[in-house]
Amino acid sequence: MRIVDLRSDTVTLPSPAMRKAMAEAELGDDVFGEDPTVNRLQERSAERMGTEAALFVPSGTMANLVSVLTHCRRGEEVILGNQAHMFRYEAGSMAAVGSIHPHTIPNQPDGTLALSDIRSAVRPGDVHFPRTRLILLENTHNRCGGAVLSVEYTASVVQLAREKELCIHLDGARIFNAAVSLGVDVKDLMRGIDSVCFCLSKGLAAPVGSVICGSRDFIAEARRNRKVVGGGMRQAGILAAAGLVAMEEMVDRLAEDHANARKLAEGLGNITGLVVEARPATNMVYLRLNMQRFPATELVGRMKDRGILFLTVGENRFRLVTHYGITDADIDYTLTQFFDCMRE
Ligand code: TLP
Repeated sequence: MRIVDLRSDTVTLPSPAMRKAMAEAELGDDVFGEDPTVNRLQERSAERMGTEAALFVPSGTMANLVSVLTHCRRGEEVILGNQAHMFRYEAGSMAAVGSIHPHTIPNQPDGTLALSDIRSAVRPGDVHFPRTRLILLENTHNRCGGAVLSVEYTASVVQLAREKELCIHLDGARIFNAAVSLGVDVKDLMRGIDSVCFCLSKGLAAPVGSVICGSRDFIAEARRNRKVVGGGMRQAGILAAAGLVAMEEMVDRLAEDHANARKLAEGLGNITGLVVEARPATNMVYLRLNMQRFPATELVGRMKDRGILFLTVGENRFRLVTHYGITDADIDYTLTQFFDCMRE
């Protein structure tokens, strides 16, 4: 059966160029800082983000945890959105591992945090309260529809953080999708941000890995924290090699994924019984079922029987993600299968 896997851009497989680069990668022991390919990836990442230094880690989850551990001490507090990936999907890592307190405020539907909400969440200096240390933003915002935070919005949070003497960490798992969607240099989304992590293993299609970028001192301390959580990887250049190809060859093509997502959203929106949440800005389509013939809980299973895979992400809420390997023809096929399923 033909399978169209729209569960996530994490399912992407490495390109032939990545496999070749992996096979030929020059390697060393990265815990000694001696893997030339990892070092090259870190240099390229820092350059690309406009930071002094960078650190290769195995996953986005570890990248966020190591970054928060580096910014905060026990009992300190992070202000973040109630829809943030780090709050919802990272097993409570900041509390579980770091004894760091997550202070959630509502995410607006466009993925932003209202400046007034951030302002009132910052704690006054009083022994009763945890110390606020960090603001966490997410760009693109996964649960808010793959929404893009603009350069202007980011700058306004940076300004507020400076005023309140706080740091900002950006979960930029899909920051390149944001830059491509806005048509800006990724550095523009980083101005004044203290640390960012981005993923090589999502839309950029590398098999494994994320990168944390920040100041030289921050990255030196993050390297210690990566060790604490067991993220030192030895001959990791074999993975970094794919990451270098990902950064070189896979960024511009994200526009194709965005076009496919728009086409998918438009097509689904024309099928009676389906409601698309918003026109996608990047590679995610969020969907609800609005009909009585079968319960929403059956949609994923019924479509799986037709070879179309996607995820349930809430009560009657579904996510479909376009990515490398999904073609225009796959979108047509998906739409036909949805159309038939809804008439069954
Ligand atoms: N997100 C995954 C799932 O965990 C939901 C997905 O399929 O989208 N930040 C953001 C914004 C993410 O979307 C993800 C992964 C991560 C961090 C964590 O990255 P990994 O999976 O590499 O630990």
